Amino acid sequence: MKIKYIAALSVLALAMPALAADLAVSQSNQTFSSASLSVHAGDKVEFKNADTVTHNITVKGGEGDADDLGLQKPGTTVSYKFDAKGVYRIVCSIHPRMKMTVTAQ
Ligand SMILES: [Cu+2]
Repeated sequence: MKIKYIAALSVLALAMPALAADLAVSQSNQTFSSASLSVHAGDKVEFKNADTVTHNITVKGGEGDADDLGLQKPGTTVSYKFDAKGVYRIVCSIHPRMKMTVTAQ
């Protein structure tokens, strides 16, 4: 019984890097690479700045609360964990045209 449990954990650990790669969004030409993304509650999404300018991602939740991820220089990556189920609006506070939504379910 215990051995089966450990085997299951190993499979889970092997599967994780592939999952993480799927949850990556890049910012290029002042545009998010996806307009919308569906994730599971608790998933972490990586946002890479592949642009030549600084961005500043802000995550807005359903109740008007916002998380400012701070200034993000070109070539850097920030990540955000979507803990609660819901629809989040992702914007860049420097470039108002940059928008996307993340749905956590
Ligand atoms: Cu920006």
